[in-house]
Amino acid sequence: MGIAANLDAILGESLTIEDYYVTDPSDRPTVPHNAYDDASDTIPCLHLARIRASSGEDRKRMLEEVRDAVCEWGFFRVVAHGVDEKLVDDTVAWARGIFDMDLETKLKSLVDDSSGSPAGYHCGVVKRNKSWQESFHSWADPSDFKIAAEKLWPSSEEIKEMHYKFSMAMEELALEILQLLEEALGVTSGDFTRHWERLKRTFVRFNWYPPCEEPGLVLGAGSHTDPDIITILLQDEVGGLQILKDSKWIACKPLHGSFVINVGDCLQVLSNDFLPSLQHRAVLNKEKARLSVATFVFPKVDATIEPLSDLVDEDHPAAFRRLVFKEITNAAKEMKFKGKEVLSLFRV
Ligand SMILES: O=C(O)CCC(=O)C(=O)O
Ligand SMILES: [Fe+2]
Repeated sequence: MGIAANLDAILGESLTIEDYYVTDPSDRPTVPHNAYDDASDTIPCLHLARIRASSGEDRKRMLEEVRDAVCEWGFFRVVAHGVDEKLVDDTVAWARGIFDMDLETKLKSLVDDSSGSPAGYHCGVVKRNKSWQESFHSWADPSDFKIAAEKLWPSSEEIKEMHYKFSMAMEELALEILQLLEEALGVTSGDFTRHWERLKRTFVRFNWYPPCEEPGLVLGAGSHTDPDIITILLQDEVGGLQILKDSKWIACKPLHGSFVINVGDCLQVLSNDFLPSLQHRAVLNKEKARLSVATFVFPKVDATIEPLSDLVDEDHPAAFRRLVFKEITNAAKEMKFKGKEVLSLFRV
């Protein structure tokens, strides 16, 4: 069963599948959730343990490969990352449990514009954003998570502890990857994380996509770029993430034990266009619900974002003007997160 039937009572009106249709035919999914092809296999995959252990010429060569792959793709997977497997499994099992709860319970933590904090349950139907999706959000900051947790698991310290540990693990991984990208690009003049306040500016979002009878007409998450610095995505084995590269949608095949990493809009600006923030979307299928967990690393809202001087020279003049991070999020909101090139507004 989809989301709509459950919500009729709350919204006081009957929703049909047509309410979710992506009206613009050019936005509709053309590639099924599991249509993997050669391009799917070429999405780069970094073996972090090998990179960590490398030195000298070997490391130099590996970093050149990292640079070329990430500059071309902006999306890649990491394996042998060392994130505690049990922590990941427990977090995934707990997240599945959130969406399994009955609707009345989930709605206790429904977030609306007046909630003040994003912590809690969100639903595409309630937001009327044409996303066949339920989600649960929180800043990594335990004081934010507590806001949602107290409504759904008032006495469970264990859940709060797990969310905190998972967020910390994602932060460690994000930091390592950003430092690796700095090294690969030869950045010494500044850093990609200067404006990131750990825990307070890391945002964890659990996405749940119920099966849908019209996966060719409805989307789980519409095409968008992530406005942040970098995103770490954990997807289950069902498949549905698609990436727009060179005007072609490529299905990102789930790879057990991996994380998908993508460059966000801020990193594209900081890297002076060397690292691309690609559009992506989540498509649906008729049979299986799908879970993904996205961890976003955001700068502070008033952080100044501009191309780092190491990456600007005569051949590569600054591609973007200096901007304040909230300009990106405001522009994305205005474009209704439709994935139209937000960054084009800031090009010089
Ligand atoms: O669920 C997915 O595969 C993608 C989710 C996503 O892009 C997001 O939450 O920003
Ligand atoms: Fe995204």
